[in-house]
Amino acid sequence: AAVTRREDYAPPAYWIKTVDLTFDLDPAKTLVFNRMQIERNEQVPVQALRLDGEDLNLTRVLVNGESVSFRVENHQLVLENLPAEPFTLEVRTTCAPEKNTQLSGLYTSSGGFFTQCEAQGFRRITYFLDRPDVMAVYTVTLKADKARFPVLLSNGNLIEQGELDGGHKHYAKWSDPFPKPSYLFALVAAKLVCREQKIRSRSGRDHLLQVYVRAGDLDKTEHAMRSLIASVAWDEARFGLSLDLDRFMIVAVSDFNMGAMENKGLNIFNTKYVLANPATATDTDFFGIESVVGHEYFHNWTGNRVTCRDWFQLSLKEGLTVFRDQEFSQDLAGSPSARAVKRIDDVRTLRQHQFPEDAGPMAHPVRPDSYMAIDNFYTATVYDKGAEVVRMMQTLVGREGFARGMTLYFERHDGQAVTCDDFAQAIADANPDSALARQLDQFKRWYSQAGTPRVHARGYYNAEMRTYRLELSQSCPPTPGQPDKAPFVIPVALGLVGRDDGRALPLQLVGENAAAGTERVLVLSETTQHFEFVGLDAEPVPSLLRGFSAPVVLEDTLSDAELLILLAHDHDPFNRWEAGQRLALNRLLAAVKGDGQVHLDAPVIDALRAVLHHPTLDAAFKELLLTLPGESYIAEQLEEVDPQRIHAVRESLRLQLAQALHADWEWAFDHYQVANEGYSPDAASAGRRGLVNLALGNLCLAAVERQSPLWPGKAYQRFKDADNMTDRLGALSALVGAHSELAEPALERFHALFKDEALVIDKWFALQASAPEKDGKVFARARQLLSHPDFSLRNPNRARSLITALCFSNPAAFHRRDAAGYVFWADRVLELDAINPQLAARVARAMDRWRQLAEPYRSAAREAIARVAARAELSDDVREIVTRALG
Ligand code: DPP
Ligand code: ZN
Repeated sequence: AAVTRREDYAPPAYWIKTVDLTFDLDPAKTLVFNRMQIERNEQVPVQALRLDGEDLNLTRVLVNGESVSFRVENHQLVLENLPAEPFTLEVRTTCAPEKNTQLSGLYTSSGGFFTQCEAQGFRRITYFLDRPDVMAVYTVTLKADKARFPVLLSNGNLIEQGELDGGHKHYAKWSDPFPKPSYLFALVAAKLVCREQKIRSRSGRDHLLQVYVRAGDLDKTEHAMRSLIASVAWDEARFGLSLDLDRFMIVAVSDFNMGAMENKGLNIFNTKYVLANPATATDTDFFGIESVVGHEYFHNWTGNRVTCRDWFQLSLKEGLTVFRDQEFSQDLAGSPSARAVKRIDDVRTLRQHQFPEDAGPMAHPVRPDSYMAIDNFYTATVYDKGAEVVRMMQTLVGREGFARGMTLYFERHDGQAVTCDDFAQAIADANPDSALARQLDQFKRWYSQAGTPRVHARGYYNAEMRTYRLELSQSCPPTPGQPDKAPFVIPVALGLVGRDDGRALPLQLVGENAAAGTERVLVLSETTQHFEFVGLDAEPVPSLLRGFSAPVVLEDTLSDAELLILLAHDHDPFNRWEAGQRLALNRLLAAVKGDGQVHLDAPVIDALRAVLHHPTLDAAFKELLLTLPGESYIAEQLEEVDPQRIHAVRESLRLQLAQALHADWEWAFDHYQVANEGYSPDAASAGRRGLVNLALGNLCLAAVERQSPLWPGKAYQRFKDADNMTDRLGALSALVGAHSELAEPALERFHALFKDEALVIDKWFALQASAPEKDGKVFARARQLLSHPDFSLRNPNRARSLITALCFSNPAAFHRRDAAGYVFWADRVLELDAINPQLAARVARAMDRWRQLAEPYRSAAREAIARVAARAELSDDVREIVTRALG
């Protein structure tokens, strides 16, 4: 397969100015009539026009109404000797939506038609210059059977509709005034109902908001609509960006590869990120909907109004839009501690997915340099690390400075397809006196260099001089194709904490006249730098990288005693949480590297107890603090990984935590119950439910260990009586996670209750496949579930619910001495590749970190990857992943 390189970018030889598409929709054979106004790009030497197309039947090609000669080669329609003047090109093709199991292009789902065009799905609908820098104005006519497809939607405004064939069929004509790249095209033809709401924006303009779902799901659309309304208001308030359309539609579809898609005016969403009511969705689901609805809505400016020049610039829109949705959720959460909870969640996601990616065979810069399949680069690095890069810019120029930079970015680039460089330049130019502007070229190494930098910190206190000298240095490990790294620009937010009283100490650097508050941002841009603080009566405890001010690994020399001080006193909630995690991690790592015996000592127990009973900390924060680091995060700290050993040690610590705080968990279980006055998904109640569920999990674990039926019995009762999914699933997880005998009947009952709710059945599969492994039972169960009548590889959510849960979220069930997990993995990758290569390639990445494994896992893993790689008819998507893994 061919590799595409960033350095080979060349502007298109032709521009497509307008597109007039007519679809005669039939699941077996849809006719697509595509009439384009095309002109030469005068900046480029005359050459053939090469239009991309894939899995299409070509029936006709006309230039200015006349037949012409053409050829089709390498998935391209090639036309030579075209007129020098602008011309009309008409292309007729057919495709078979019901056979499209890849879910890219035009496909059917539950009897309706849907599209997904990012990144390269439009070429599966018609021949086109399928690249984001070709922006055209679209008019779209949809014709379909009226009874089967009563709703006909496309981007923009509905300009005409009516009946055809004496009323059997009907049509709708849509026009989108904004020039857009083909990846933002969408159509929907299906039997749907909608919730709608009229709103008036700040600027006084009226808009119609609509959320389309299947008839039975209307009662699950309220939260999505609320989230959409909040998104519109937030973007106006925070960035002055208004909705530019009369009509904004969201459509839910149950077969979807991604979370959602920001097509202009017609967002198409995975049902998972639209549908929620208290009975079927958890608090986590409600938050997920809020952030994804926000994310796609914010793309309307960051992605659609200003788009990417080429796919290497993907983070231009994704990193920025993730940053925006994170900020949106933080602003909605409100209080400083609720904001911190969101920040901690985001950092956990980054560490769990992006750090391993940066350390493995798929490591790539935020702006990648090459790809075989672009779909493989919708990654944690492009999205989440990309968001961190934008966040660092905001840290360096301040919140207001960043908003100014955004304004300049839109002034300069509205309506254009641009690059990551253009974005960084706008932020810097709007803030000429900032550290960002002074070191812009160096800062942009965050876009070009892969790998997670390490920041080493050491402090030296001089009692005589009353000074504290902080030495910061940086390094970055090699990544594929990048053996040596130059220094990054790293903002290090910090405070100094009083060792005895936990006070926030004033921060005055040598040479300054006065202290600049108790928190400030140092900029580390050289390999090693020193910062000397003055006026300190005693040795402080440094609180570094507050709020996780840069996506790095911090290596400092803090002792357990110092971590306990930060845990008790740090004013920065992120570092307070981090101190707790590190105390646990220190114990886990010592045991994994040592004799396997982990011991929860009294000082840590007391500190954790104090957190649980703390009078002012949020419940959600307590829950995060009292949750042990996950097994894959522990694995990332080790040179060589034995997943079974990590699991055994962590399970042992989990049990000790349950037992040592037993009375405290009982107290928390009662104390944090949410008053019974109807469910609300707000952050405060969700936090309480989360902590109660954590308490219940601990109480069941301790009870099963000492063979007491009390708490499992209570959990079962709670499971039966719950009036919302968070409580119900929490109780069920407590039973499953403790291996209680009541887990089995509860699982059966759960399935019976929700057999018609696909998203809930996904949870049922995922819960079983991600349960803590014990004697191989969880793996055996997961393998059995493959033949459950409700299981299917064709529905991505369902496939992920079982396979991702097992292969990514359950290391101890997956990595087995008998290699059965790897056989399971290889079989699924190969089966899925024949159906849906994008999804197959995602699953393939479960083996990214195989080189880190201890024997016998390592050899067995390599063998399984080699078996997949040996398959001749592999997709480019999977080929790229396994080739890199073995490379
Ligand atoms: N739909 C995906 C997202 O919004 C790709 N653009 O991130
Ligand atoms: Zn996005």
